[in-house]
This record gives sequence, C-alpha cells and structure tokens, in this order.
Amino acid sequence: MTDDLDRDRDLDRARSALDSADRVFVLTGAGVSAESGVPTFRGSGGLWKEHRPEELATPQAFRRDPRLVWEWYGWRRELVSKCSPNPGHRALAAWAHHRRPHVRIVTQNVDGLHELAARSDGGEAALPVELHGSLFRVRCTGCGRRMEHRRPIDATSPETLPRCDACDALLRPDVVWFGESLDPEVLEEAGAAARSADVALVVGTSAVVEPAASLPRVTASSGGVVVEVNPRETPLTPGAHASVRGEAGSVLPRLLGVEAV
Ligand code: BJW
Ligand code: ZN
Repeated sequence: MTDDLDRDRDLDRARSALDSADRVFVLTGAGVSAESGVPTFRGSGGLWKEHRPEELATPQAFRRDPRLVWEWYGWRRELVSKCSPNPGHRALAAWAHHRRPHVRIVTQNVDGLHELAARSDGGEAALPVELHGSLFRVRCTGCGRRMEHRRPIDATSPETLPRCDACDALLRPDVVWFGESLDPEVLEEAGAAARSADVALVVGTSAVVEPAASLPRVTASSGGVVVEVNPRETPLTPGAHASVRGEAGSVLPRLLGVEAV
C-alpha cells in the first residue's frame, strides 16, 4: 500500500517536472529493452553460457579469442533481430516526435530498438544517439572501415569469422568495449544534450558504466533535475528528484501520457 502511494507520489513529481521542462535529456540502458526479450547485462539472466558480459566486452577478450566473442555477438544479433520495440520504446518515440518539450534520446543500448520505434512512428526527430555503437555494424581491425552488417555470423572456427572485403583483416563488432573511448562526437552530442536539459529522464540503466552514468549528473550540476524509471535503486536514486519504481513498458506510457501505438 505504502509502495503504491510512494509510486504515485513519484509518478506525479516526475510528470510535473517533465510537464514544466523545456528540454529533456533521456538516457536509457538495457532495462528499457528487457520487456522486448533482450537480456540485461547485470543481475539475473545476464550470463551467456558461463561467461559474464564484462569478460567478453573487452578488446583483450577479442584478441585472446575472437571466435568466442563473435559467437556471443552472433547469438545476440540473432536474438535481437527477433525482438520488437515494446510500449516503453514506443511511448518515448511518440513523445519525442509529437510533443513539446524538446527531447534528445541517448542510449547505451546497441540493439537498435529505439531507432525502430522512431521510424515506425515516422519521427526522424526521435532518432537516438547511440553511445556504445550498434550490434548491426562492424569495423575492420585492419583498415578501420565501418559498415552495416546483418548477415548471420559463422563462428564455428576462427577461419569462418567475417573479414574485410578491402584488406582481408578480421572484422569486429562496431561497439564500445571496456577500456575503449567513446566516439568523441557522439559523446559531445550527448554531453551537450545533458548540459542544456531541465530534466534528465533515466530509464533502465544500472548507472555504473562510465562515462554514460555521469551524464545525468551533468544535467543536475547545470541546474536540472534527474527523474529515474527503474524497478530497482541505482547510484542515481539518492540524488533523483523522482524515482519511479517500475518497468519501463508500463511506467513510460503513463508518465509521458502517450498511449503506445
Ligand atoms: C529495468 C527493467 C525494466 C530491468 N524496465 N528497467 C570512471 C570510474 C571508474 C571506471 C571508469 C571511469 N571511466 C571509465 C571507466 C572504465 C569503464 C567503466 O565504466 N567501468 C565501470 C564498470 C567501473 N568505462 C569504460 O571503459 C568506457 N570507456 C571509457 O570511459 O574510455 C575512456 C577510459 C578508458 C579506460 C579508463 C578510463 C577512461 C567504455 C564503456 C563501454 C561499455 N560497453 C558495454 C558493452 C557495449 C557493447 C555490447 O552491448 O556488447 O556497454 S558494457 C555494458 O554496460 C553495455 C551497456 O551499454 C553498459 C551499461 O549497462 P546497462 O544498460 O546499465 O545495463 P545493466 O544490465 O547494468 O542494467 C539494467 C538496468 O535495468 C538495471 O538497473 C535493472 O534494474 C533495470 N531493469 N528490467 C526498466 N523492465
Ligand atoms: Zn579492412
């Protein structure tokens, strides 16, 4: 009962902050895609075979065993290509497209589901900034060329892994691994959106991976407030203006006043 009252109070606080905002910076993480069937990284269900994502999402892991890392990414690609945007993605896309305030969606996810939701809503304006790259792009480890790549990955042996047409070097997923820098332009765009926002709406991230986790704090230190949507507490919760406990797919349509289509 108290939980319900707390949730309603936080939902009201979050809604009024968003209603009076001129600019909103939205930061999403794996939790926003959980209801689409995409596994999150941390917590239950975060393991793939016996491996932790933190052990696979590194340049060292790729150098040591590219076949294993490609097998994981191939599995994730196949899984994600069968998933669709959920009501949370769709509510965000519709809100960003049709409503004031000005909204910038920045995601840590590499699944492309925000983009799919935006395109099916007809809203180019709601295309997200992808901080950690894309599952469906590759980068050449030799010549650095980047390209879209959606074909199935044959990871049965090191010899069958995808190679560059131009220089024959091994291709790698075009994602940002631990210890690698984010694309400076992408990070600058996200930072500018965070700095100029009245509200940082943070959805479905454990807020432990930097530099993404610090972006909502940039909004707060520039005079804005943080609104969080997550079933669990995160390091951002104590400083949040409102923290709505719940799943993105049910909270976001209510919070944003947009019925998912
Ligand atoms: C729901 C829900 C539902 C569930 N609805 N919610 C400063 C201090 C300390 C360390 C560092 C630092 N600066 C940099 C570092 C090092 C490192 C780092 O952050 N380490 C920390 C873990 C300690 N950062 C980096 O290396 C970054 N590079 C960098 O900063 O370069 C410069 C530099 C290098 C070295 C040293 C210093 C500076 C790069 C980070 C790249 C992260 N890459 C990954 C993989 C991407 C590719 C791929 O997908 O394979 O990105 S790791 C993984 O974590 C992935 C995610 O995008 C990211 C964040 O995870 P996320 O989204 O938060 O998911 P979960 O699973 O953690 O949380 C899910 C949440 O959803 C939970 O809260 C649930 O409760 C919730 N939820 N269901 C709503 N239905
Ligand atoms: Zn090449």
